Amino acid sequence: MRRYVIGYPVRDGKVLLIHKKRGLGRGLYNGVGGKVEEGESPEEAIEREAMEEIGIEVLRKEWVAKLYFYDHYGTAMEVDVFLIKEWKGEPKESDEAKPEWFPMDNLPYDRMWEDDRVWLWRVLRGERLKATFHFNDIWGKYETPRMLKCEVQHLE
Ligand code: 8OG
Repeated sequence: MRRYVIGYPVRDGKVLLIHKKRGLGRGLYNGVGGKVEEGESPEEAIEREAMEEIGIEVLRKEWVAKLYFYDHYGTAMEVDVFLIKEWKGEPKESDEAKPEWFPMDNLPYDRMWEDDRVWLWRVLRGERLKATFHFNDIWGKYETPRMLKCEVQHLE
């Protein structure tokens, strides 16, 4: 299964999203993140991605969710989600991403992955989750990506 990470810098009731300029989910708003590389832990991957994409050094983060994604074309992904609570440096634009702050209760869900509106507000509120999402075609190679089914489990 392909492993990915996503991280959301949070401060004073706001979330930092990036407007992705390339890769999977181009044109959408998302947290910072990407693939976990060979020999890397998800913790290491989120620190590397935060530095590469917006130039911040992560000082404190919290693991909040595990997401699984499946589609009809055999794609299977496992995503670890973190909230980034403290960091060093001013988030800046890179050739991959443009950072933008949003109030936690007013996220641009219509320009985000379809599943985000199901789980993101819950982890921002402090819950820990495990969730599974079934899509027709996650990468949008053959069909416009659409969520078909979701199951969300609250973790104690
Ligand atoms: O390497 P690249 O940046 O293209 O990796 C894709 C990123 O998008 C990675 O951080 C995982 C993330 N991602 C998905 N699917 C979903 C999703 O449904 N919701 C959110 N929020 N992020 C997703 O691949």
